[in-house]
Amino acid sequence: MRLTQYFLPVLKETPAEAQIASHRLMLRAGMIKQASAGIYSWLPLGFKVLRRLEDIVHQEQQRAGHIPMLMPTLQSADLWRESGRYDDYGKEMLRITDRHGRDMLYGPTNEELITDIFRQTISSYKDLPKTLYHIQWKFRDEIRPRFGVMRGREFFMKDGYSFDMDRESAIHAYNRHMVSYLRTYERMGLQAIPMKADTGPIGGDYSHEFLVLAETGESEVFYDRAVTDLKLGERAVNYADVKQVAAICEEFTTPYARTDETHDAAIYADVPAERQMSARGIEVGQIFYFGTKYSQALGADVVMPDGSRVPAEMGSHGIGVSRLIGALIEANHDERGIIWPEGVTPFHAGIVNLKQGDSAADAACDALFAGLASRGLEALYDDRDERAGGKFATMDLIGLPWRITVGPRGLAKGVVELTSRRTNESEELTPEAAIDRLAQIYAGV
Ligand code: 5CA
Repeated sequence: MRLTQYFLPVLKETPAEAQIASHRLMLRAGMIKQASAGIYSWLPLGFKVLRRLEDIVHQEQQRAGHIPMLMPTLQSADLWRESGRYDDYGKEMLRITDRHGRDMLYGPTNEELITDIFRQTISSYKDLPKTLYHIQWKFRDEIRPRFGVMRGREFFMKDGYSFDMDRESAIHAYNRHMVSYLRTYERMGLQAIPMKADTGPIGGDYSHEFLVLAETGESEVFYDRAVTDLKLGERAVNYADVKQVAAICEEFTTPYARTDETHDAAIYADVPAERQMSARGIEVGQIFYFGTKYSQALGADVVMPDGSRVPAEMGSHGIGVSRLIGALIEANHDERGIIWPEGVTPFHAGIVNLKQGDSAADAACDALFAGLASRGLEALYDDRDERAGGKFATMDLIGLPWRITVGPRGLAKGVVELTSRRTNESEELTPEAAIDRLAQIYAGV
């Protein structure tokens, strides 16, 4: 993409309404624009990152055997009356009446809708297990939307629903989600720690939240420092292997890690003092096993091998996809702007032309752009007629992990400069070597 042809409305001034770095930087980098309180338009750069995260979530869910679909944002109130949540949900639910006077709502979550689909289509244990998921906009009329996309009213969420014939199989679905989430966050360059959690309006008694440690996080957390040393890494996971998946969950949930809602000072006291940590965290996902809460209320039964009918065992599993962008920026920024991890960057590299209009510099930039594209890498080429300082400041703000700087002086020696946004270190390379280097870096992502 050439910057002169793109839409990147960066702001020079720091917006006064933004209290935390990620909100400030998303506004300044032209990623989002507020439409009304807690509701945002996703401008091209923000939309690109949102799509990258969505892709990773899809890939990892499908790797775990979960099936993608799409449910609507608007739901009928009747289903929620059946589950009993229409009244319970309170003012967080946005209620709408259609022209026929029917009660509708903008879905805050989808347990009822998916259970309705299940009860109309599946009746035998032979069709189980099944996990269906979608990535769709949700609406919760939060009393205090704040911190930009971090606590929005409209937000983008992956929600998956597991259906199993018995508890054992449902726990495996829960564990599969935990492991697939660990991999998802690691691919995004984030460490998200599973912590024992409260279940709130979703219900059930078995739940973990995934927290990214950050000073600006809304949750208070207590943990054993040992948990931060754990990594899924490159190990091969067979999601059908019940024992392997359970062992990974055991490994990640054995060290103490809880939010203030479930914190237990007596158990925490057993953690060696030098490893006791308290901090703040951003909740980027939550998984629940709630058994038959919804299947019983809505009559979603399974016919078992012996002919008996039992309500399906269910769980629901969410990832806050739009919130993750805020969490990523909280964890990856400096005073100059965002620093995207390679796994989620909106463009793989920036190209800065130091002398726009100089025929050798222009030709070298065009060749670099095409060469990167031929290796599957997308560059943002700053082809504006602007001073170098302004171009560097824009690149630093939007946070592309790699920048290639092209100028007549370097070209006379046959080189361009490759700079890491994270370390600020630069290296002079031939254009071909710079392309090779980037191809190598991204091959490992
Ligand atoms: N049905 C279950 C699991 S699918 C559910 O709704 N879980 S949840 O309430 O925990 O939401 C899932 C994730 O969505 C949260 O972990 C959080 O990352 C994200 N989320 C929740 N509320 C908001 C909000 N107001 N703004 C942005 N993200 C949110």
